[in-house]
Amino acid sequence: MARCSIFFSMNLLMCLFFITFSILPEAALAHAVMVKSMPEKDSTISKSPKQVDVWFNEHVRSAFKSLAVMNSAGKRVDNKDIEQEILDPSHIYISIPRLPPDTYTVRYRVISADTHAVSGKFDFTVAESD
Ligand SMILES: [Cu+2]
Repeated sequence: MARCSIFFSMNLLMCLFFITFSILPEAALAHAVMVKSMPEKDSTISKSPKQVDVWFNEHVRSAFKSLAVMNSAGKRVDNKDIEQEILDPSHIYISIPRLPPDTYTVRYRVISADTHAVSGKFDFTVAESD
């Protein structure tokens, strides 16, 4: 009798396992994606910002995150002080010194909640101020 019920619950568990995975929406298994940044992607701004912010559509892991700002010559210009907002772990940011006019590239790499690494880049331009 006892053996029978163990067998039964194992089967039930396997069944629930398969049902759960077959009906889970795709979105629940997707990686984090960048949804917003400051400065905005491909924007031209007239004043050097104090920091660069990147937001994702979901919380990202605090381990192994990286964010870097490069000038057009490929030299890293940020202050290497990446932070993650405590109350909103989908937001990471890094401070930058006052930047001269140039086109800058922001590169990011984070680990999604689903453990996959996500990386990307975008540009922004600091225009000549007159
Ligand atoms: Cu993923």
